[in-house]
Order: sequence, then C-alpha cells, then structure tokens
Amino acid sequence: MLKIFGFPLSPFVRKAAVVAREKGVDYTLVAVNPRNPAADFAAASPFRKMPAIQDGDYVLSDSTAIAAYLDRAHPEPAIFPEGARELGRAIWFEEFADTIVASSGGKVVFNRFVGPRVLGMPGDEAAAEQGCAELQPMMDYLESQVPDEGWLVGGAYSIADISIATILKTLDYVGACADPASHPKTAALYQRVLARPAWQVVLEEEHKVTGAFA
Ligand SMILES: N[C@@H](CCC(=O)N[C@@H](CS)C(=O)NCC(=O)O)C(=O)O
Repeated sequence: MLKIFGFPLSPFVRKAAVVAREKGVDYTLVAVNPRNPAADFAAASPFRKMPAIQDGDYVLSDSTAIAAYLDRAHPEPAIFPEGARELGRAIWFEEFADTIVASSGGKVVFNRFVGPRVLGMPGDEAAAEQGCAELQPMMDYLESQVPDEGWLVGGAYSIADISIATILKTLDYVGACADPASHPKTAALYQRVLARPAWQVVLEEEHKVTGAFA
C-alpha cells in the first residue's frame, strides 16, 4: 500500500492525502519526526521535508511532485487540467498557495499553533502579526479570482482548488482563514471543496490526530 510520510496539519501532506483519496488510492499515513527521521522517511525525502511517499520501490518527496505522479499513475479523475492555459493557471494557483500564501501563513501557524501547542515552545507574536498582515492582500487577490460558483480553473475541480483549500484549512487552525464577511466567494469555495467525500475522509483522519493539540 502507498505510504505517505508526514503530519496531517501540514498543508502539503494534506494535499498529497487528498489527491490520493480523490483517486481512490488507499494509503497509510506514517508519522515522521524531521529532526530524528526514520530510515524509510529519510530515504524518501532527502531534505527531510514532508510529505514524501513510498509506492513499492518508488520514493518521492514534495507535494507538487507527488500530486503530478499520482495524477499520471492513476489518471481518473484527472486533477491537472488538459488544456495549456488551464494547466498553467492551475499550477499558478498551486504555487501561489504553496509558496506565497504558505510563507506568510506559516509565520502565523508556527507561532500560534505548532510552536506553543505541538512543540511546547513560546510563539513569536510579532512574527505572527506580521504574517497576518501579509496575508490580507493575498486573500483579497484570491477573492478577486474565485467565481460565484464552481471551481477556480476551467469549470472543473482541480489541483488549484485542492491547493488553495489545503492552505486555508491549515490557516483555519489559527483562525486566519478567509473571513466569510469580507471574502465570501473564497469562503464559499473553501466550503465546497471541504464538502467533497475525499476531503471528508481525510479531515476525519486528520482531526483524530490534531484534536490532541486543540
Ligand atoms: N514545497 C514542499 C514544502 C514541504 C515543507 O516545507 N514541509 C514542511 C511541513 S509544512 C516540513 O517538512 N517542515 C519540516 C522541516 O522543515 O524540518 C511541498 O510542497 O511538499
């Protein structure tokens, strides 16, 4: 069975898990400690980043690489769009979520949740505040891009929706998610994504783990 190495609070680990579930691929989530990596995790992730996967004799790290691998290995349902313009735009939203939003959001999540609740170390509130301020124009941009209904790119659910929803879910742990009052289209898209059956399964498994730190 496919192994996904990681901790479910991570937006990137959740992305890999959701892509697998959307495709009906069964997997085991294997908890990791990047500071003291087990041999199988270290072999799959050369720089100790999560997620990584082990699929038989094949190993791979990075959520974007894993999503692309799973999409090609299990083509139905496709999560990367076919058309050139749609593919480009879907990957843009994935990169926007993974690099731009995650960079600022990480300051909030680390200092208000991971540090104090998971690692037992005090958070840096000034850094968290800075992250919150940086997030505002990103949320405004997102709100300008989300359609009134349906999905972000080309009318079909894709890696774009998955990537945006997974970073919003992690931000939700610190209440830094899209405010329905000020970003209603983003908030509605987020709820549409979370209502999908694959997400429901992933989130139920996740809350069993993260509930211990709530
Ligand atoms: N671009 C990578 C980012 C992976 C990443 O930074 N993961 C974080 C968790 S959210 C991690 O492994 N942090 C542990 C560490 O850096 O030691 C991806 O999409 O998988």
